[in-house]
Amino acid sequence: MEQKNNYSIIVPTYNERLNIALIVYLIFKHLRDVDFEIIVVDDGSPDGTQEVVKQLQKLYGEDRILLRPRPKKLGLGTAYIHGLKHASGNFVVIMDADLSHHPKYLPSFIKKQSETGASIVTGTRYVRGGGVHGWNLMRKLTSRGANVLAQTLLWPGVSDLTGSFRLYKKSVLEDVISSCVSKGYVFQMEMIVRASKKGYHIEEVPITFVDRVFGSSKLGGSEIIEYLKGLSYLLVTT
Ligand SMILES: Nc1nc2c(ncn2[C@@H]2O[C@H](COP(=O)(O)OP(=O)(O)O)[C@@H](O)[C@H]2O)c(=O)[nH]1
Ligand SMILES: *[C@@H]1O[C@H](CO)[C@@H](O)[C@H](O)[C@H]1NC(C)=O
Ligand SMILES: [Mg+2]
Repeated sequence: MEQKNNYSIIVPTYNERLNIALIVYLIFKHLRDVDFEIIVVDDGSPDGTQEVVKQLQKLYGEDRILLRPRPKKLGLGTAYIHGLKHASGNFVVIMDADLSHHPKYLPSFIKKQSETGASIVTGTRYVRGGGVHGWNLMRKLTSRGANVLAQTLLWPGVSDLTGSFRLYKKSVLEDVISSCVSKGYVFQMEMIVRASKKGYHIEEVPITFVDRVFGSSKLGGSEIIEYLKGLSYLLVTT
């Protein structure tokens, strides 16, 4: 008998005490009739995120909410790799904990995958029905500009390169992630560009990205410089 599809949802957290319960609640609310587990990869958040996750485990069960912590903040790319090692589903979803990636979109990712047989379904802000909410004009222009630049140079056939709300066949994620080296925003771009160059079937679904309400962003600093460095690197290596 063919295996029924099931899903491991990897949620990396750093200081997400105020968001994690809500995101878990919303995932359960929107994914009825689907077999899934949520894997929280918390990097020793000082705000007590893990205590909240343990409470959630009591409520939903340790088989549904897996806490796979690491001792300290080691970055997002390796957090996904760590979570992936513990994933038992044949599909993996990667999403942020801060509600910028709303769980209400999960059914559309699953539906798109099953209709098309795609290896990757990626959420996009840059098609009809998608967008961003809560960003000022400067941030919108920067993000849009970065995306257009990368589109032009890399030609990946995907409209949103830096978004990180995605569904992968587990084997495909394992393959693509092992060939990626960059960090931060560039990591998401590298993942999708490499996947595209490897010839994987990628589909998109529109999402609206909402800026976080609780807590603060962990990515910052010289993002634009890092982005341009990453872009040049991808240009010469893919
Ligand atoms: N485990 C882990 N999670 C992280 C780390 N950095 C950020 N995160 C989480 O990754 C997600 C995206 O980070 P965020 O700060 O919201 O980035 P932004 O949305 O691009 O500003 C959130 O769920 C964070 O809690 C890290 O070093 N380790
Ligand atoms: C998915 O199904 C496999 C095979 O039945 C099982 O071993 C695994 O625990 C399931 N994982 C999830 C997340 O449902
Ligand atoms: Mg965020």
